[in-house]
Amino acid sequence: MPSSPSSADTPGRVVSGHGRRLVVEAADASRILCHTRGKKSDAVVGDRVDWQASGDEGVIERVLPRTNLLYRQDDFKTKAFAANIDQLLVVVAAEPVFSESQLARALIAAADAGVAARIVLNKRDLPAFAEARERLAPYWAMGIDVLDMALKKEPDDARARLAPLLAGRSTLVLGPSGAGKSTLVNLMVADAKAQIGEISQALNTGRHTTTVTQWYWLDAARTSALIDSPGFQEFGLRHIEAGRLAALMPDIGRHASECRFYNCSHRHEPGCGVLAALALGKIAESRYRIYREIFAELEG
Ligand SMILES: Nc1nc2c(ncn2[C@@H]2O[C@H](COP(=O)(O)OP(=O)(O)OP(=O)(O)O)[C@@H](O)[C@H]2O)c(=O)[nH]1
Ligand SMILES: [Mg+2]
Ligand SMILES: [Zn+2]
Repeated sequence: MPSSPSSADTPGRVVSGHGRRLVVEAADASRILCHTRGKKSDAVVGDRVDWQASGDEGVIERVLPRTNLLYRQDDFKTKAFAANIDQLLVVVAAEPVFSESQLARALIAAADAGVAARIVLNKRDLPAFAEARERLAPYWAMGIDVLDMALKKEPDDARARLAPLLAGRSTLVLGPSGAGKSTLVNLMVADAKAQIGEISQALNTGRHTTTVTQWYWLDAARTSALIDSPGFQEFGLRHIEAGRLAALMPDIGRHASECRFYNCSHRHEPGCGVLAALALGKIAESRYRIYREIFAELEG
């Protein structure tokens, strides 16, 4: 079998694209536009793949086993964010006002996938910041790391605090549109524009807002990566069983051991430890409201 140095002998990694057009980074760091075989594509950014050169382009033969896959799912559609990630950074900002429900959903999906998560609260320079910080009180209270920053206005502070958290890991950056995800990536990745390259630019529409998930290396040795993603508005969790939801919300799940019934749904049962904790103010009302909202969706 003939082989070229940048081809299939060593697996590549999907670094951007969507649908059936994906950019694969070969072992020698060259990037090539690849197609998937068949009608349905199941390779996503972060995937390690076997691939073959085919003319100027490539064909993905096989997706190698994943360590994890972060995705959202509504009634009709499954949408993968990325595979093989070490941690999640959810970026929200003082402005635009963020949906706490969407934030909670991202954290639940991460817990379900076994991925550690942190929150970045951006735009500390804006007057609305204090109120946004207050809305995040339940999250830092449950032990989630919340990083207050101004990615644009105080870049040196942000860079110094983020760098050690990102070293040696692949980090998916997720959050609503306009929160500052791409600002964060551009701050940490010196040659971000170069890494996007012509192939990815051709996949993109050229708008300011991010439309394609994109894997960036932070270092020349390619040990640390940041994955920028388009802002999300909805975050369906249909892939999660209603009965598992409380366990994926630590502030709620920690009271479930006090429930009288082992299969308590924490909504109306007598002797419910969660309802008791809620009545005592040990669970934030917004968090319990989100629990019920998602439970109702998963049950239906
Ligand atoms: N005031 C203020 N604005 C900021 C800060 N950081 C980022 N911005 C601005 O917020 C806007 C959105 O930033 P982006 O980084 O493009 O946001 P994004 O999350 O990538 O948005 P999408 O790609 O649409 O999902 C830009 O106009 C930034 O200049 C900050 O610290 N303070
Ligand atoms: Mg962006
Ligand atoms: Zn209960």
